[in-house]
Amino acid sequence: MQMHFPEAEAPDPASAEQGRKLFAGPVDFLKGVVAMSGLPPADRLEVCFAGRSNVGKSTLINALTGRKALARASNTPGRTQEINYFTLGDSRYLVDLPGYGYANAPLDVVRKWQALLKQYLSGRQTLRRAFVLVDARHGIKPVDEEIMTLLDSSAVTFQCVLTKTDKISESAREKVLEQVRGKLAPHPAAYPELILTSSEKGSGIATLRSVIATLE
Ligand SMILES: Nc1nc2c(ncn2[C@@H]2O[C@H](COP(=O)(O)OP(=O)(O)OP(=O)(O)O)[C@@H](O)[C@H]2O)c(=O)[nH]1
Ligand SMILES: [Mg+2]
Repeated sequence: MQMHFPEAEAPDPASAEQGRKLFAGPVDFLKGVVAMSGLPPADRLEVCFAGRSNVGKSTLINALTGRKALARASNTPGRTQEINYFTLGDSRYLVDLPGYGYANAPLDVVRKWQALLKQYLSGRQTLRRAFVLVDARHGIKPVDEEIMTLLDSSAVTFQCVLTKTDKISESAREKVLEQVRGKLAPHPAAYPELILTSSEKGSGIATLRSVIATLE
């Protein structure tokens, strides 16, 4: 039987090299955006990192780019409050999104972020793939499913990336994979491979680099 949502295979040498090269080149912070009108021109392919607050979006961008403090990461949930654009060479944008599902920020602030996040995820022409990050300790939560449903309806392909895999045991990993596969199954926009990462240990980083580098 074919396994649904298998772990992405390690990239072939040529794709791995393409990913390595792209991410070893220039990466720069472009701007923080607080309204759709502030988005940079939609003149190149972009990928974004979405996920619950504190899941490790900013840390993953830092791991991918090998720059420790490019994206501001923090132990305090709700750290990233704008849509942060980074240029990856001159062919791609990397987009760090504010986390969702963060209950402790003032309600009006949360509403503002959520509205912007939803507008962005459903209305950006050049958004080629959304990486939906899921904490390997927690699996997919109802707020993640809400975002996935939004991505389904706007026909934006999303790929699930498990984060913090260094924090779980082998058996916990099997369990969370089963949960994740079950939750992804009903989503037509879900890309059929998972990427398991640890920004701490560096696992899955080369795979994700090559996925981003080989998108067309
Ligand atoms: N052990 C471990 N910790 C991680 C990993 N990735 C992120 N963290 C930690 O998780 C915390 C949150 O990371 P961030 O990258 O700030 O999370 P975020 O998703 O950008 O959070 P918001 O901007 O608030 O939405 C930090 O303390 C990171 O050091 C990982 O792969 N392994
Ligand atoms: Mg962040």
